[in-house]
Amino acid sequence: MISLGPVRRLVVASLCLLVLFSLSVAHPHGEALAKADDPWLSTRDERIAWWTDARFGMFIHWGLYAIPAGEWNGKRVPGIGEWIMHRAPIKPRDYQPLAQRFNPTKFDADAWVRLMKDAGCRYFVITTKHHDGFALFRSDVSDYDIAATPFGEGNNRDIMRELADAARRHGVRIGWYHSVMDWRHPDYLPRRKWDDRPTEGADFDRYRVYLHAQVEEILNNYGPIDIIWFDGEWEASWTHEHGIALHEHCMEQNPKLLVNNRVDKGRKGMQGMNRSGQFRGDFGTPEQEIPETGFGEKVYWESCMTMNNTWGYKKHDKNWKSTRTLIRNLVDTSSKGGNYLLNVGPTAAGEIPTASQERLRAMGKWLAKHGESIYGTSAGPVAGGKWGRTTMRGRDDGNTDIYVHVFDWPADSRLLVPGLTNKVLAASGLGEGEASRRVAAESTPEGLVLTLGTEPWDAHASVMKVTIAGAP
Ligand code: JFZ
Repeated sequence: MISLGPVRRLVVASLCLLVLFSLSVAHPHGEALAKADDPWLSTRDERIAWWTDARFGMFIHWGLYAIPAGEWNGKRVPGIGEWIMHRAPIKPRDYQPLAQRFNPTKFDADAWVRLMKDAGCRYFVITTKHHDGFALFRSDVSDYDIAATPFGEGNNRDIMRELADAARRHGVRIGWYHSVMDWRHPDYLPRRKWDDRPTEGADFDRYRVYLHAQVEEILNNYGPIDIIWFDGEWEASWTHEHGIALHEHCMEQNPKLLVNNRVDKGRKGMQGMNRSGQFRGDFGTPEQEIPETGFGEKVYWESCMTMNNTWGYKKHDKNWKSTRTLIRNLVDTSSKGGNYLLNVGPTAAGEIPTASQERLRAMGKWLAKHGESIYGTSAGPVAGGKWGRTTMRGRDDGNTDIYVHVFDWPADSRLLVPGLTNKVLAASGLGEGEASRRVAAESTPEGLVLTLGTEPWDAHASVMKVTIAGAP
């Protein structure tokens, strides 16, 4: 230890305080700054509590793009399936007739929601309208909607209605994805460079009226909705002021609503968190990536990811992630205090691909045994490593349950969780039968040392529950 005189000590202490203070002011997520005049920040912890407990949601990208399914004029179109209109490219007048072919006769909202339950998903987010502009709900302000398809014509069928009803029957929370960017609406600007429609008379403010009207429909016509998940906010026509106005509009419909940060202009690319400043939205949205570390308490985020390489269905994309990877991604996000929003892309017939269903059910099986280490936990006390990840939960008696998820089983059966030095009160394996007898745990100056059996008892991630004295 370096010994400091009393004056020096005071100087060092004040410097530390100054650094801490400036860190809290220039917080990378703008919390401290936003508090001043964002009325929704003060109620966010309450509104978002169920969501952080939930940890795992299902993302659903479904729309007209499921019909071409990655092929146009007999040719495979590279890139993500729901972008086919842009990637092929397909002019609005050629794309729009897909609506007359949208007839998902196999669509069964109850089966989809039962799959969510089987998977252990506590909420879902589905595209009500993607960048192609087509509404999967019945809209009074547009003819480019489900009512204009064979599926919805002459009856009252409505994808959002059926899903919302099924979700409520099964106690799953409801999220609507809605794209700000709209490649079809004549008033949306800027136009795609392959779009040859004249821009004279196009009026972005009129588009905003339309956008607000459709948002009002999806937030009002199906009972209370839990999440609205905006996207396509990055074009220059969408401004910070537009974001604030849209956010206010949403909160007027339902003051308990959660809104992602893509409503506003704060997001930094695929990394998904806000740059510093004042931006609306309750949580950050990393896309196709899990951040290296979490962002501390009260900075909320959700990593959205595909199971193969596309969001919207593509018939030739068979590049599925393994169940093990998906489970470990869920563990990884939980260990850093984030949520995992895992995507499925249903077919034009209305079915969730078998490969997705199999993986989801396997995840659900794992969660049925290990859910205690995921749901309602917070970020682990120590950084993970090749060996695995931790999550934790405070106990009523003031002690803490630590969940150690082992990814890389130690050859000598001895696992060190570095840095965790609290006294150990109890240790057992999560799961069935014998597992619970195979764990011994002790605290050492280097950290928590677990003595495990010779083999993992779960093929994806074995979990040890260790109760430590006090807070980590
Ligand atoms: C967006 C959509 O474009 C995509 O189709 C999908 O819905 C996904 C969940 O969200 O994808 C993005 C969003 C932002 C960037 C790139 C892709 N970006 O900022 O680079």
